[in-house]
Amino acid sequence: MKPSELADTFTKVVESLKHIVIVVAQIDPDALASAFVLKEIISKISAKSTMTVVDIVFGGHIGNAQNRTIINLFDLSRAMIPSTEYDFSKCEAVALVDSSKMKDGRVTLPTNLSPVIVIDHHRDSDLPTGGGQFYWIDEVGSCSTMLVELWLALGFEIEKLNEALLVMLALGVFTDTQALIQAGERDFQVYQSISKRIEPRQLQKFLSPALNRDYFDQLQIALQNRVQKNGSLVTGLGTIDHDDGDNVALIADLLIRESTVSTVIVWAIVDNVIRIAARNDDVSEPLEDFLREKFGPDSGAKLTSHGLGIGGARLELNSAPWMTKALKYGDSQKKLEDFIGQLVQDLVFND
Ligand SMILES: [Mn+2]
Repeated sequence: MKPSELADTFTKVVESLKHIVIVVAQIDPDALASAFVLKEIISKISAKSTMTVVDIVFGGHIGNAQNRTIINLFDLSRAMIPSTEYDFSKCEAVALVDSSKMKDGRVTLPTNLSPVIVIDHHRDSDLPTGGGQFYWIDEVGSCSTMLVELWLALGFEIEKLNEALLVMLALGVFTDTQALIQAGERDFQVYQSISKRIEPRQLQKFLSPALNRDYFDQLQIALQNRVQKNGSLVTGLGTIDHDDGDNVALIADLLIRESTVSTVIVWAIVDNVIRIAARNDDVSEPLEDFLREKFGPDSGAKLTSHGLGIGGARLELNSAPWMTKALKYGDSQKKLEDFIGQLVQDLVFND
């Protein structure tokens, strides 16, 4: 789309809205930046007419130390609602950023709500096309790139983005393009225009965030418990605290880097739920399909622009049909964990 076309279509869609919810299927720096810049854009446009209410909801988990650092430092948590706690009936429209799938295991959207705004750089959309909407799916390195392009197309200046948004956008482009290695012309242009307006040291604390002691203890357990068959690696952390929940994803991020591993499944029991983090760098097997087949509908994944599948699943311990069987073993937590470890291995290793 040409900038003028982008601006016109977008403005038309926004002007008619009273209450929209921006849905982030899975939090990462790119998705966070995109959601908060989109909110800013909608608020700026609607201020002239309707004063649209804009909510941001998210699916999945915060994910890792980097996401948590961004959320804490910029105090974003009050402005983001977990999708499971959000009352979708009060809004009339949905916007999707950094994802273009309606059927995503991590966020269940009411069927009567179809997205009116979709901005994404992934190629796995399942959206129907229709009139009166703003669907923009483009092959660039990051969704943040597109949000900055939209910002400029609407006639706003880069200087008008506040510092938090600038830092978030820079991180969005930087992380989604693998430190700019996968960046295209448009990503570079956007990165340059925003990064010269922020302190380089500002980015540093996000790029190598502090890791807590529990992370290393759990990493040790993960390394001890790992079982590998061909390229698939499965490991479990046992039962961990709610506050350590993100370590499941963090450890999966590390293990996928091993050269003989192409799929990683890390599980842990967190708050009576089996939380599963999955990573896959073998593009021939879509991670989403794999997770759905193995762990059911409460799974989801996305493919990053550099070919890494990132996803997860959750299995409620209380409602699982096999739980009665598990409980026979489960007079001790250790036995339950052993059972789950075996179950996850069976699911992953057997067809
Ligand atoms: Mn992205």
